[in-house]
Amino acid sequence: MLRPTRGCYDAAGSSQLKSILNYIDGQFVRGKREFVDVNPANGSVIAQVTEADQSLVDMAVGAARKALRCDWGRLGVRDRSALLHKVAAEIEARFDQFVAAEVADTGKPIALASRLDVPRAAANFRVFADLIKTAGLDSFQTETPDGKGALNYAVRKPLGVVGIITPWNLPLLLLTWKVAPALACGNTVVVKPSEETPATATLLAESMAAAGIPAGVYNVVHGFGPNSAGEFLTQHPDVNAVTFTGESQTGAAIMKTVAASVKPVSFELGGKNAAIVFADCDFEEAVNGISDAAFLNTGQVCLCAERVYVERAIYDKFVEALKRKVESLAVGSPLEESTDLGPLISAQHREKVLSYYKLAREEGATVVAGGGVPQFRNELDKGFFVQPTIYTGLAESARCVKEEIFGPVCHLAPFDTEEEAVSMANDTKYGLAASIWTTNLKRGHRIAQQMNVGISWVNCWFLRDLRTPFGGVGLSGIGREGGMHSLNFYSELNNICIRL
Ligand code: NAD
Ligand code: 6OD
Repeated sequence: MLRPTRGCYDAAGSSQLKSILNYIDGQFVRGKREFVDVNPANGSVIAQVTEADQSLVDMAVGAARKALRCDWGRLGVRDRSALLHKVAAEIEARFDQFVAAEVADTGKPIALASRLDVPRAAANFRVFADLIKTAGLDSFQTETPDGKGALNYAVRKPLGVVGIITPWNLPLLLLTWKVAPALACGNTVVVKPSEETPATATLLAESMAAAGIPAGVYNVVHGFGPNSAGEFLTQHPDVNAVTFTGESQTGAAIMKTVAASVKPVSFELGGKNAAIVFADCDFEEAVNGISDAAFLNTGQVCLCAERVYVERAIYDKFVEALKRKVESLAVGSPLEESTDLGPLISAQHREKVLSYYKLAREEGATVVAGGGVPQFRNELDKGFFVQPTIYTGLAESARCVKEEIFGPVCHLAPFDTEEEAVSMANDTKYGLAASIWTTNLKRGHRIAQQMNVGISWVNCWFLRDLRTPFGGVGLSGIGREGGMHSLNFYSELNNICIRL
């Protein structure tokens, strides 16, 4: 039996989450075990999170299946679209609450959550609410050997219950990026947000209910990966498809789990992205652009540039300018409007990033900026901060140049020719993103087309029309989402052929 409670946050409706609950069939539900949600800026406990065991995951999947057969499954596209617009409006109406919850969970600067994470969550719903209304499908009239003909046309049907598993770096943005198209296509979902950042997925449940999304359409289960809610969800026989964002290794583990039941998967995984800066770039724009690309969200964006190749003619000047820029970045409290970098997500992740800082020195790097832990002499010293860091001098074969660090760190190396730059940039098992900085647009196109990645930017970074494809090559993922690519992943297409 479900044991409903009054809501996912305290009765005063403040953004101070005390208890974060699962959301199943339109009700907030406690589990038997709890884990803590920690504020990475000062190590304090924000909330107790209730973990979903196998039986709660079963209930969530059951509720999602029931909703598919009943209320949600019977809605037409126009009504679904209208409801998704209402969800966007509900997110906007609770903007400050979403921002506060995201900042407390992730430690990201309030300015960033307000500019990027929460507006993008609303935009994700609006884009797919609009797109589903106009999304056409293939139709061909074909001549047959007997001179008559046949008409082929495809219809879109939901996949069913979609399991959605997301990471901690852009929690609400990445969750809604998958929830919105899945619902637009008529599916129901069970989401498992990262154990590090459970708050905004749970708040979203309140927005869903307020918007009038029927019970069982959006369900949230909390917990970890192996032997917890993540694995229970991916191995569930009644889950029809799994969409995942996270580490490449985790993607590989999930792939094994889903292989037994041959579920469709969409994987957005890790990256070790390159930036190529040509001598003819707009110098200031490139310095600022690389600073964003390497350090935004404390380097915890899968698209961040951890490898920066700079044409030799401007290399020394560029290293010096980026050093000055990085040393001017404000590292500190996420609640200050002027903060550029907050902490890393957890003590464990800080250990990992610091182990790479140490390894870089052992591998022969020159530390141009940072390389350690900042001191604040206040409660922030209990947080999980590191200094934004620039290295030079590593061999291309060094582990720090090959492995994803996922922190505020980049390595700069010079190049002499276009061919050399392209070859170094492509020398990776990952293939998520690249950025190219040049005022020669012909060259921009030429290099962008040679990058073995899912997205190449010229003179910009992390900019994209949401209707265009997003995904990675190699260890960076399987499949593409975005626009029609999302709609096609979250649908079964039934091709109908009529003899005329
Ligand atoms: P992670 O892989 O450790 O965890 C992601 C999610 O998977 C979490 O919810 C976790 O609980 C769950 N999980 C872990 N093991 C599981 C298992 N065996 N079965 C089912 N679920 C499991 O990733 P993270 O540390 O949260 O996020 C950082 C990583 O995500 C980085 O590698 C980053 O590059 C990547 N990422 C990629 C993209 C992209 O779009 N390509 C976007 C954001 C983050
Ligand atoms: O912009 C997006 O839609 C997207 N999926 C971004 C991923 C960022 C990774 O951290």
